Amino acid sequence: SGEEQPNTDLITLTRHVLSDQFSLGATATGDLTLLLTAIQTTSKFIATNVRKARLINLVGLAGETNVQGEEQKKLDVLSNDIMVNSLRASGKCAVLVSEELEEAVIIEDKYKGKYCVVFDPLDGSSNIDAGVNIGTIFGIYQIAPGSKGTISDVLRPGSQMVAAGYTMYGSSANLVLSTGHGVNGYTLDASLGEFILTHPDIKIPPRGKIYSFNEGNSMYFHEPVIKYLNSIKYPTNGKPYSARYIGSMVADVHRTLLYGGIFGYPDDKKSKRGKLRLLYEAFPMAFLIEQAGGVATTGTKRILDIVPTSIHERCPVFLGSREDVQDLMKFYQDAKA
Ligand code: P6P
Repeated sequence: SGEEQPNTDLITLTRHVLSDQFSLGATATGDLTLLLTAIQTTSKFIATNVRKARLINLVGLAGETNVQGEEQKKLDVLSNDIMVNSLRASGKCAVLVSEELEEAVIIEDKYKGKYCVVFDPLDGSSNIDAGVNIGTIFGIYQIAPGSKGTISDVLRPGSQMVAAGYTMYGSSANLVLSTGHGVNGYTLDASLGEFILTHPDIKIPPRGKIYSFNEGNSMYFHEPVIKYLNSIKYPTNGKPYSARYIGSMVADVHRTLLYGGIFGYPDDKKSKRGKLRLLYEAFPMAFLIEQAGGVATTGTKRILDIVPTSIHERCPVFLGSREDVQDLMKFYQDAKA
């Protein structure tokens, strides 16, 4: 029959991670694989509710405000709750940090495991009502040797993460993940409830033709950023870059990862430390971008080398194609000289 034969050798996320972990030899216990299964469950739950949001009136405010002082939308609350409950129930976590919770969650001994998960359960939430792609961002540390699982286990450089990823909720649910051996993309097959490998071994192009900044902040930008943007908008040779800005970090980073170019949320005269959060936005995205062959910097320092001092601190972010980000960094070096 002309019908397409179903694929009977499905590479699900779990199978793919298991094969990756087994290639590590006996060191892998399966704990990370089980933790990632819990994360997959939360992404499926959130995907379903984001999709239904319009129908069952989940959009709009939940009447509360979160630690960021932003009005909390019902989907935010739901997404945070499913993540905290699933991660606790997995028995693989010791510490949780959520964008929605002022304090870190220290898991009680009964359910305590050896991983710490830092996450933004629904980033870009200001775009929910407009139907713009939004996403979940997560980073995973193993607790430090000998530690019982305390806040100090998450106040560590992003370079010490063992895995990071995001799930983007759009026309389909795309989960992009690295466990330290490259980056892979998986697409949710809702009929199976499985994330299937669709983007093996993602590599970011060494240079792109797109820049992604909120130029509405231009009057606040510092000199190096202004000079860099002018260099790609009014190039002395070659064509200007194209501007693409969605205003949802997961969507802007996903496009940058696949197409190349540069995404930036600089510190400026209005946002002294930038806007994006270090632990559960900048670190996971920097981890992924570096694993895909790109660069992620504050302008002057590698993001993954930063040592956090508090769980909700912000940091400037420039990330993307190696050559584009290096061009940006030159303007900071010139400013220092
Ligand atoms: P601005 C969304 O609220 C968010 O946290 C990120 O997802 C996004 O990259 C950024 O803020 C957008 O900020 O100031 O450009 O609206």
